[in-house]
Amino acid sequence: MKKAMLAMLALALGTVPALAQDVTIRFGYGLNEESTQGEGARFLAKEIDRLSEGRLKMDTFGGGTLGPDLQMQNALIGGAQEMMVGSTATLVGLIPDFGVWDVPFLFANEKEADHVLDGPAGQALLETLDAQGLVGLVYWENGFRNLTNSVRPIATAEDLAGIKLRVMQNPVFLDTFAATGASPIPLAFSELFTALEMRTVDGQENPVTTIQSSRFFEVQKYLTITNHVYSPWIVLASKSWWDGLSAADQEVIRQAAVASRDFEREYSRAASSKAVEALKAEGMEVTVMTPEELAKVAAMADPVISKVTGALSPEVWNAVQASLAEVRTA
Ligand code: TF8
Repeated sequence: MKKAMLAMLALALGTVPALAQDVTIRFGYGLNEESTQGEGARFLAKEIDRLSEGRLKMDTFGGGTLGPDLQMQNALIGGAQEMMVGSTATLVGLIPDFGVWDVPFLFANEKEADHVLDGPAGQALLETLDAQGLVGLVYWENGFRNLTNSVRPIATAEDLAGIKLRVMQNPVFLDTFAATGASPIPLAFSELFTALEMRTVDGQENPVTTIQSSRFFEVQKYLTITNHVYSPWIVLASKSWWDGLSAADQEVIRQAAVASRDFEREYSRAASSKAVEALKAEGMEVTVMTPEELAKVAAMADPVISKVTGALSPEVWNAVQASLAEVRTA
């Protein structure tokens, strides 16, 4: 009785938050806090706070403290976690069409990636997540992937032979690198540093920004610039949680996500342009694979690429091709 009266009084005075207020969002990511993921996450948290005037609060958890990408994905689907950013590559088990972003040499530059990812092709793929219990908000940039290893400088396609290479947990990466003669080993990112350190694997491939922030230079001597595939990241929300939000809160998060996308890409590109020099300064030996050698790698991977693209939904592949044609003639 007393309690109820107090509550009514507080409500009348406006001192008690209304029902839809004070939402706390747990946002997880796999890289450490110094990474471009960390920068993007902090930006997103601030933007959500600003746009919601403090009504929505986002706590960020870096370094895989909420689990590796696959585990977080499942937590989102089950409603045990609200949001995350991670690789699109780990979504392939759920929605095979996401494998389109893992097709080697799909994009020639960032402009092509932005155009296709933010255009109808990329957006249509985001919408397919709804049926799987996820909401796909925006794509961030991980970047063009390059190769590191601790065995030898890799300058030619043949140099890949026998290198035990950690790849993402995804059949496209596995098959592509198997076709080049390397020995691909799928492993969660969270286990990668130790695997490199213990020499369970010889090498890995990731954008230079990620190689730098994850301090792979401490355990990898050789860096080869290959830019063999562009990896986007994807900002995801739990659908069961999202559906319980007001339309206004959903709109705030959508707007903040778009702002974070633009910020993170710009940040990533600035960081990327300085990363190779920084990695050299840390003692890495850098080799740039020539276009001729890259063409040989692409030729080795060609049967895999045909198999992968052939298995995609034709609408997805055609939409990507149409969008690419658009940006290439623009
Ligand atoms: C990889 C990816 C990672 C992402 C990240 C942890 O190699 O490039 O950067 O999975 O979200 O696993």
